[in-house]
Amino acid sequence: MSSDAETFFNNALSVAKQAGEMIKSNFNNRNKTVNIKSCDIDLVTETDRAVEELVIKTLSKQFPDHLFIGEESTADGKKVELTDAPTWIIDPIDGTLNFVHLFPHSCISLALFIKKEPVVAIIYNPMLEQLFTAQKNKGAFYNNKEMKVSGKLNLNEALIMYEIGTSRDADRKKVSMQNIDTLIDIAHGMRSTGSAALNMAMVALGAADAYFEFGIHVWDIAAGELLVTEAGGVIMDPSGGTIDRLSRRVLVASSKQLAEQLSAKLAQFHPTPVD
Ligand code: LIP
Repeated sequence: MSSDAETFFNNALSVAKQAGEMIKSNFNNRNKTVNIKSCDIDLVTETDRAVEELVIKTLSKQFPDHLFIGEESTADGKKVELTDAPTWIIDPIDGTLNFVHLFPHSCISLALFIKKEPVVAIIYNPMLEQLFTAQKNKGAFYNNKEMKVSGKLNLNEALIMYEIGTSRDADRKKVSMQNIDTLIDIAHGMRSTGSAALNMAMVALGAADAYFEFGIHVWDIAAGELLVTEAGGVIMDPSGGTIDRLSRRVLVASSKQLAEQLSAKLAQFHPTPVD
């Protein structure tokens, strides 16, 4: 592995662990300062902001020519642009609503993209000491032990991760309920952690077999994508085409066959890219 890639990974791991300490030390505070973003269930805390500031400050010092896309430094409604330049994509706390409720399924999600492809990925839930890492062409790991997707091929044997999301959009709700109604009769089971990143980590771990969502942002899925593909899984648009990381739509699965079976059953929803 090139020294550059090793340096990127080691620096990312170090700052992700510092971020984890910050998240964990604020987790049990029932009086967190919470602000509302696009609606009453789309939240940001002072810890979200502090973690993102720590990550950007630390990595921009080490890599001054790198770019950053962070959830909390991207103004609501501002269009995100991913270029070929080395770009760190950060969700400082994925599962913020969980964090506010002291529901211990929240994580930092950190990825490095070069030429629009993921090369380093870290998802870390410090409350449960769950560290998921991946490097391009170097495999995916859970607490330093290599992990692989389940390889499940059929919907009737699959545990499907899904999310209700953090918007009150009536059209999106209608499609979500339609998909739950469809899948509840044909999948082996359905689960929701409240975190896109942790849902994708479960697929990479082989603990779930697929995940889809309409309405996520690039920072929710950037690290999870590399975990899943390095663990042997696939990523695609929920309609079956190539993933567009800025489309706010995602489907990952343990196999192409399962991904295609799931896609064929889904009612589709197309969020506006900047809403
Ligand atoms: C959350 C995602 C989750 C999605 C929510 C929200 P946040 O990220 O991880 O999958 O359903 O709408 O976007 O806001 O907690 O960073």
